[in-house]
Amino acid sequence: MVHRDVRNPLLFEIAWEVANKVGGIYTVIRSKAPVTVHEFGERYTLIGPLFYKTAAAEVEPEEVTNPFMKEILEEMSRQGIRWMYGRWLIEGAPQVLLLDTASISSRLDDWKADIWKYDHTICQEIFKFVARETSKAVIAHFHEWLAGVGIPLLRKRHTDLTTIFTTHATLLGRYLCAGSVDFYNNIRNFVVDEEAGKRGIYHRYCIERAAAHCSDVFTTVSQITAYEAEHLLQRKPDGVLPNGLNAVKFSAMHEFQNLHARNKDKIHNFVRGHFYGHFDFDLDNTLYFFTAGRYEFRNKGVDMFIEALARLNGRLKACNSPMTVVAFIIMPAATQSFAVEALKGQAVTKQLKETVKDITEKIGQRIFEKAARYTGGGDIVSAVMEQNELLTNEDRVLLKRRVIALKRGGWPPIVTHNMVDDSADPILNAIRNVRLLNGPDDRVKVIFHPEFMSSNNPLIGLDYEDFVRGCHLGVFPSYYEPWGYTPAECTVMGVPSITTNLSGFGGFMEEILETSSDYGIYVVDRRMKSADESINQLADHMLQFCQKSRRQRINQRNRTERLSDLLDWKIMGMEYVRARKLALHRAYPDSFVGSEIDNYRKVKIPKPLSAPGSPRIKGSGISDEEITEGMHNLGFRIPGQTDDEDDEYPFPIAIRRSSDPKRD
Ligand code: G6P
Ligand code: 1S3
Repeated sequence: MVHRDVRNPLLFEIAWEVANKVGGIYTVIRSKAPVTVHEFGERYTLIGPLFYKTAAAEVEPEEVTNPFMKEILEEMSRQGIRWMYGRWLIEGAPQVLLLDTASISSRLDDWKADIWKYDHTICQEIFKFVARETSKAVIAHFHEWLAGVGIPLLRKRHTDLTTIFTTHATLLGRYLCAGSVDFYNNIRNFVVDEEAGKRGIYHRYCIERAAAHCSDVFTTVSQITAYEAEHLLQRKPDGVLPNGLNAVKFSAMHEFQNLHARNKDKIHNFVRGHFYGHFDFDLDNTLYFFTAGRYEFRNKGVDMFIEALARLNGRLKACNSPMTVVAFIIMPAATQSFAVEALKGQAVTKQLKETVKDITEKIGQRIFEKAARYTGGGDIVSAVMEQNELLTNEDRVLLKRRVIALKRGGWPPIVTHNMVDDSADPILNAIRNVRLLNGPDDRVKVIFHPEFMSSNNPLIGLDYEDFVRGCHLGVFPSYYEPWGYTPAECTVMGVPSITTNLSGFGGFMEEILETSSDYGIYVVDRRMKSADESINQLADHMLQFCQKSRRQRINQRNRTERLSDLLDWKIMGMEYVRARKLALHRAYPDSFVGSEIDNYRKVKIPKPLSAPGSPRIKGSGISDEEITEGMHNLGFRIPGQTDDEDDEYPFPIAIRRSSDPKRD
């Protein structure tokens, strides 16, 4: 029997979204790469599919240096299997192996019994690798069912390695939620095989379940998805690997606040144009709310957002609030073109702005001329101003023409594009139903932008990140959201957001923060409340936000931004470290005799120091020292601590205790 070194293992991470931008898993793997490279260096290799169109931009080919890998890849080439090996062109530059599935098609018949060509190839490659490399332990970490099919195959062959399977959502969960099923209340009662069969996904469902059951360590991305997996895949996950981000740290603390102000100005420009002719609200008292993501009306909670906006509209009117809310919905849908009205609005306001600029310059010039030629006698100001010559007739006519061009018949449009199916669009219909039609009396205006943001866009002209920075509040009242990057991204940019306790992110924040709303993370209860109550809670949060002063908003943004360290992979990645350790323990228990898997006590992050005092510590059972230590562990600056950044990790953040399992 070979004895493998478990202290310096090799790590393969396998996913369909390695160097292949499809969705959220790409973000996970890409953004996590720097910390994994930091830990494993050349012992880390990512494996994904080879698509020639995108691979050239994603990967820099490189000689294979590992002799075992080289041998295997050469053998593959002889068999006609095409691959690309090199460095993924991302931060950390991890080693990456991409496999061309098309080049395997001709051999598919031979392998049918082994199901999937891509995974079969990966499985073969790993199998051969561990047969050659016998000095080190090997960890193979698979993401999602599509890659996970390799796990039962490796298990069937008794391959000497340890496997981790992470599911980022369950197939059946996604399908059930896409319908109008009362998912969470029935989750214990679904006859899973039957439900998968009815939806035509039985084969895929079986692969996912087999991967979950055959892996040494099974994980998901959040507690809520762990609960879902326990019932639908019928294995309780060993742990949760939450998604992190790479938080950008500016050298000046207030820089993100400046960015907010600069980008908000750009949104102001768009709003002036969009509401031309009805631009009767004060931008200084206007707040920008937004929701964004894949167009999943119910799952992303857009239904709830629109209903809550209607209630907010009523409440703002009822209390005579001076505030106006402009709520953006950014979700790509099928469109034909930009709406003429939307383009016209930008054009006419741009013309007005240019005309005013020209006239102002001319006036300046005239004042200068007068003043320069002033030879005394009388008051200089009167001499310049009283001539009534500053604004010529020509200027007056031009200005009048520009202002007349701002007149419009109808109210400002809801949607910025011509929709392919306007009358059947769920978002538009919901907006029509609640009669949020951008009328002059409405305190809540709505803009549906059915395309992702881009700086090349002629309307708003901002990339998504800049747009988010310019907004005041992100609203993501999701029903089905295993993690949900959107509110997490808001947080690292210092933008407060609303999420729900049905989203992985919301649940995570509630678990680690004593009072998440103080940090600008509002969590709507969609678990224990009826839909109507949740909508009211959402409307209440939005109303409270509208009642904040500018000073309070600025303070809240500072606190929100402070959480970004916590969401950084330097901390979030610790759960991956722990999962790998557990996997090694399970596969090679004899190598760990006497050593325990870390078991940390969870410490909640207390109320922010800058928030008004409250009796939060009293009776919490946690001592000041523990809080201080918890904050320190999470990278928070403690009063009295120096400004020096501590770049070291690991930091413990959560508890999970798993007894060492038996290996079959
Ligand atoms: C940032 C800027 C301030 C500006 C403020 C506006 O904090 O640094 O100069 O006054 O944003 O905040 P508001 O919430 O009103 O957009
Ligand atoms: C899934 O992608 P989605 O947007 O289909 O995985 C993401 C990464 O773990 C996660 O953030 C998201 O909630 C899931 O739904």
